[in-house]
Amino acid sequence: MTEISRRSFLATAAMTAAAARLGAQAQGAVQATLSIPAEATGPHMPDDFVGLSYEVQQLADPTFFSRANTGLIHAFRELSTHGVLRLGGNTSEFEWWKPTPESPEPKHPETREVVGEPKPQYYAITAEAVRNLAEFLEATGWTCLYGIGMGTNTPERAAAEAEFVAKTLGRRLQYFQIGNEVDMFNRHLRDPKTWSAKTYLQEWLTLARAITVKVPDAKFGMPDVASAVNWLTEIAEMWPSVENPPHVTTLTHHYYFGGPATNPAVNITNLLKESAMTRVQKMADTATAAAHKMGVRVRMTEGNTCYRGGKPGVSDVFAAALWSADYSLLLARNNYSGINLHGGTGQSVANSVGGFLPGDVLLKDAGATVEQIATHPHPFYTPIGTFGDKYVLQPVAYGLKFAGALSGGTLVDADLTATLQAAGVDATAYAGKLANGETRLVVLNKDAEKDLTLTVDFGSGKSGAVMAETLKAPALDSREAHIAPGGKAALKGGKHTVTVPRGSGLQLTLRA
Ligand code: BDP
Repeated sequence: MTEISRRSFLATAAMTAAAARLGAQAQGAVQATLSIPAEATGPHMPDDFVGLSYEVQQLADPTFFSRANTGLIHAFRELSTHGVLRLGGNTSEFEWWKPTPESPEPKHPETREVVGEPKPQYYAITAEAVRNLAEFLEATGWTCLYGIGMGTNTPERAAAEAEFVAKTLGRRLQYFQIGNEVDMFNRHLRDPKTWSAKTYLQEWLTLARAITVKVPDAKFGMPDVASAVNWLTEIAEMWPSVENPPHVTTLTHHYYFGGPATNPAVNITNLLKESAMTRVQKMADTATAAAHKMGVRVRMTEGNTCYRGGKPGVSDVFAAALWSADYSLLLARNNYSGINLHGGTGQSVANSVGGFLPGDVLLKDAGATVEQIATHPHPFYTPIGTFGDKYVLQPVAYGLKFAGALSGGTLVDADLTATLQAAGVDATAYAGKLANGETRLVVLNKDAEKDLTLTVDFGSGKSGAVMAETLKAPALDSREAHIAPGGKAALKGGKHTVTVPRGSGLQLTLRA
């Protein structure tokens, strides 16, 4: 090909591609109008809504959460300057408190080994680890939900640990959690014939009361169930008959979209489907009703795209960013006090699920080399990936950060998502009034095919500048995500029209 014919060939090819794209866009474009109510009368989204969840076992290495781990501190602050670190996970059942270097390891009870559950590998939590954690929290500006084991712990050790933690973390401690996914204890830690919300509550009260003796102002979040949100209902019903109840501030539960990695139903299409959030909404309905009854709030203390460590190509790609933004804001709209997306190091999460990550097996079976496998974050769903001594925010973290843009605001009550779905696009929207008076709208176009041409009606009397920010990546399965400025325009007649391309997010802020 001569230079000229090559150029004209390229030009024609580019035009054809553009025309094809335009054609597809025209075909798949949906028009919708969203009216933003003048008053925000919905739930308040706390300033510290954004959070992360790590295995308690992460504390076995006292240098991990420490002032010296500047890369991790930087990554936390990039995500949020005042988030909430929750320590829990399956490994929390096998920790033992070691107050001094001389403290002997206690005798541990017998437990059953079950495939997919953590092996009973015991490890010590030392005073040094807790002191370093306090400095880490101070450096990040984050607070902590501290998980104390229930599965193999004793009231004495729980109380001694809590006393040291409360004294050392000070204002950085929000509350204690005792036990992780207690609704699954029937599998390996308790007698399935007798284990129930009722027997759990009795045990929990013994531990919480022992802690309250040593830490009189101790606060608690509970029951931290994996999926049995009906336990929240049962606890709320039993609560009025509890004499001298410990100070519970929050009801907590978990939610993973699906799993494990080998499950073919865990894929991008299903993750982004409208119906994927229906189950979250159902759980939220049950959880918030129970919390209302108890006069407390709900927190999603652990969750992510795919349990048992995530799935490569789903958990670690841009689709997970759109999912996590949507998941977070749906919970905010349901008056949750916050969310903690689970992650950490590959080893700690592998230990939490029986020693290996099914996602690795999947990659190996598909012929991936060791080097190729190492390019993925481990665990695959982790919001902050560890690569050697580098900590890198993953797509799922960008979604959480994007959702966090409404933190500190009061949400509008209107169901904006319903308007978009009625228009025929798989998109969701959330809006709120920020503390500084600005109005902010977040739109997530999860549709793989349809662009959204959106007219936002802020109200005819409104004027000012509309600032845009986008959440995007080359494709839904790209292993990257970007939050970038998307321009500024003067609001005319109270309305602003903009396109939200398929597979992207948009944030609009009206500055008066
Ligand atoms: C939850 C556990 C956590 C695991 C996670 C997973 O609390 O320890 O790491 O699921 O399966 O059930 O990935």
